[in-house]
Amino acid sequence: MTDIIIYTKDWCSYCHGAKQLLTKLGLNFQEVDVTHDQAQFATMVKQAAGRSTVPQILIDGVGIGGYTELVQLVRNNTFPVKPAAVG
Ligand SMILES: N[C@@H](CCC(=O)N[C@@H](CS)C(=O)NCC(=O)O)C(=O)O
Repeated sequence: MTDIIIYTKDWCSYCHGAKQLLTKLGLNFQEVDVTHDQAQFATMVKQAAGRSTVPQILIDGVGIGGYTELVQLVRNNTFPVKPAAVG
């Protein structure tokens, strides 16, 4: 099974957009809200190769970027996960 994690902040419109798109694709994901959590935010930055904007999306621990990158991958039909593979 594939693990999708999305780091978010509660006021972030890109985060809402990314979650909406993942849901529309039928993909389950774990949301980690870092709005008030500096420790989790630091973990996010580390896992996302230094990127500090939200959202950050990780697939099996590998950062794919944020909303813009997600949209691009979906448009190109190169998003690496199909709904059936996500647990
Ligand atoms: N291109 C990025 C833009 C993300 C972005 O600008 N996110 C804002 C919040 S909606 C952010 O993190 N700003 C920097 C900050 O708050 O420190 C994406 O598509 O994910």
